[in-house]
Amino acid sequence: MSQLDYRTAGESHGRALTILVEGLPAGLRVEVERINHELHRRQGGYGRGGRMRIEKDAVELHSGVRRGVTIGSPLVMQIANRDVRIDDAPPIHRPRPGHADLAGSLKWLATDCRETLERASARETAARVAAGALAAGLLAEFGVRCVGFVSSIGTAAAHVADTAAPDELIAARDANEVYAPDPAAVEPMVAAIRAAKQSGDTIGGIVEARVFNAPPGLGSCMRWQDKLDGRLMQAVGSIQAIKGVEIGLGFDATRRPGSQVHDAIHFDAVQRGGHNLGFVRPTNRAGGLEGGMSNGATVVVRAAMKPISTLMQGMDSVDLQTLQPQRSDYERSDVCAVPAASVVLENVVAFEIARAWLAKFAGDTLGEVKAAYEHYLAAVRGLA
Ligand code: EPS
Repeated sequence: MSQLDYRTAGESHGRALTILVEGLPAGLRVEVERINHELHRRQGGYGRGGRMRIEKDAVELHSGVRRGVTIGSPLVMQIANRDVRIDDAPPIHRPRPGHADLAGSLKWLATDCRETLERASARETAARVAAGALAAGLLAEFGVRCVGFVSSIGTAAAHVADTAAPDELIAARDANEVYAPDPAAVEPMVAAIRAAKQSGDTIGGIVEARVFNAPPGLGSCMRWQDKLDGRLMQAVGSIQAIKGVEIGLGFDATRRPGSQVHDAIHFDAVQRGGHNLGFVRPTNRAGGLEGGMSNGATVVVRAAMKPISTLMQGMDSVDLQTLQPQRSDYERSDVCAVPAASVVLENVVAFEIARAWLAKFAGDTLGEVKAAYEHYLAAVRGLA
């Protein structure tokens, strides 16, 4: 039995994005609508560019399921590209500062940045969303939900209560085109994106994901590779354009004394039957993770997305064929993909939680995974 893992393949203007997922238990119903819904959300958001009007992302299942249910075999999904022109697309000789163009061209000994950018493009995040949405289907079997949203765009910030329930967050987030669960933040965020567009510029922001109902004990402090905070940081930090990842208070923890950083431990017998097994924390500054393990509180992950590096106004660059100064290349691009990044974050985080879930509650079939989960909860309740 393999560990839950996935790989992606595909270029931005190649035929398709392909996702290979291994390690799912047999017996899980694959909800294609759930996956396509997330792909649709990823394509949206105020500030997206022309490509999203061309594509209509949806998955085709090629293997791993029988009659809509997993059978334990490697599962392959594909998202067809409509804008297929990798062989004919013009060369790009003037690297965009901030993109993979220059480093990749030097690394692969090319003067045409397209050799690099076709794979470096954030189009690859569609594949990660598909894998994560599939994994979210596993988590849903246990009542675990991951919700991603936009926390800020430029200096326009959403104010979101720490105690907001998942349905509340989703309803508020889905009610606007910047995916921010705060109606008062929408107008300033839209205005910030519009201002960036008018000046031929781009704008970044902060996205947040919260994972509800995860039990304590996902991840492990025994091997650095298994620490859940570390896994989350790697997965999130590898999303295109992400330059910072925080868990809970994150960097703000350094500005407070310990007593204002850590979360006191209380026991509430009434909640003993719940996923937190009765151990409640009046605050959640740790973002649900202590010692590389979930602690029963909501897992909170935030990521900083830099402004997209394809600027209409260009930036100083160098022509790789002549080594003469030139403005960087511009093709069509997004002005702001922060709303899309919140969808990518949600699903990338869901995949890592599912990976940790199956590491702790392993089983060849969904029934065995459920039995392992129930057995663990009962064992903890039997401790005292
Ligand atoms: C993207 C597809 C790309 C860009 C964007 C994200 O399409 P194209 O390059 O054909 O316009 O819109 O890519 C980038 C921001 C980037 O830096 O590469 C997508 O599907 O999300």
